[in-house]
Amino acid sequence: MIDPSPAEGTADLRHDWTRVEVEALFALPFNDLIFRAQTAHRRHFAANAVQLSTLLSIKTGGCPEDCAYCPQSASHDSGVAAAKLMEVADVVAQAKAARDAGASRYCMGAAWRSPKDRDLDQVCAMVREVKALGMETCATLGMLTGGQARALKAAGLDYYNHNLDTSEEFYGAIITTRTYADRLDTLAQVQAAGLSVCCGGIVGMGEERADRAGLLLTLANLPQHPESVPINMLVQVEGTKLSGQPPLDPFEFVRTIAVARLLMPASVVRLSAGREGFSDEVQALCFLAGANSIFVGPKLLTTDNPSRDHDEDLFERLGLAPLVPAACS
Ligand code: SAM
Ligand code: DTB
Ligand code: SF4
Repeated sequence: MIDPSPAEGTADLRHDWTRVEVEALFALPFNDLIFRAQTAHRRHFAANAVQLSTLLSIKTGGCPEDCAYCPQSASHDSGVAAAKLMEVADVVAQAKAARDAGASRYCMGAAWRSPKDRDLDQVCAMVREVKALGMETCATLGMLTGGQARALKAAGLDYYNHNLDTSEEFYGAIITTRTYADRLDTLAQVQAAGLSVCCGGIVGMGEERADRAGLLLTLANLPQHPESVPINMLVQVEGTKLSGQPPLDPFEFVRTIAVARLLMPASVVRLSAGREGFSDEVQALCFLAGANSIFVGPKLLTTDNPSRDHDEDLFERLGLAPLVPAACS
């Protein structure tokens, strides 16, 4: 494990990006784009440190939302069985195992439109106990009110994940049961409660490059950049509306990582879902483009992720080391 170098400051953080500028970054020759992204990366982060999080689906399936990509939506026949919210002790046991396998952050996900207050109490208990293990905590539970965000913060939650998923223009082709404005509102509540924001999106859903640019433009022009920006490659699950989508060129995925790094240079950019479908070489390009966080452990929420052994071997081959957050060192 190596220590992260201190961030260099905020002099190069901008919130006034234009669409033309963002599209021009996407259009750069690949080598130029990656060189610029890697240079920005080194201004803010240790070059070879990658943050490791582990996910757990604490409440699986049966979700009332109609997100076209998601195997947990009740509108899809994906074979994911609906389950009840997990018991606190079971979550804590799994978090401990993840910590012992090297993860510094534990991310608890629920297939809800938004949490009910009784369920939130149980999630707060999970957060308190996972935090007591010495891990950073993250949750993704759907839309939150200000009061719910404050309750999670008081329980010890560090990060809240809530994705914009895509551009505002393409959003309606993917989800009809809640709006882009709903998502922005939850992000504002989360930020106001003092939680760190984890917000990104999914590519490979049939969107245009302009939509990938639009997503990153919206994120970069928020009043504060999300502390964590997950870029997911669509994991195609049979039975979902987006299954059978023509796959996105992996170089375009790498470009998306690089542009995220350039627009939000001090944010951690996560090479998120989709690693199971990428070669080691594509993953190495993602790290070169400025990705410095991944999910580890054999499962994401319901789909597969590379094994710990495979990731340890990849880190060894690339000379990468897990980043130690200040709270855990
Ligand atoms: N239900 C909550 C919500 O949507 O806000 C939290 C859990 S939800 C599964 C978390 C995120 O996982 C989604 O916002 C989406 O970006 C991502 N996701 C879901 N299914 C995916 C898939 N098949 N491929 C890639 N990312 C996916
Ligand atoms: C995020 O942006 N990606 C993660 C996490 N945040 C919650 C989820 C990926 C889910 C992939 C599909 C599945 O495993 O169900
Ligand atoms: Fe439900 Fe979240 Fe899946 Fe959408 S992404 S269907 S809200 S679990």
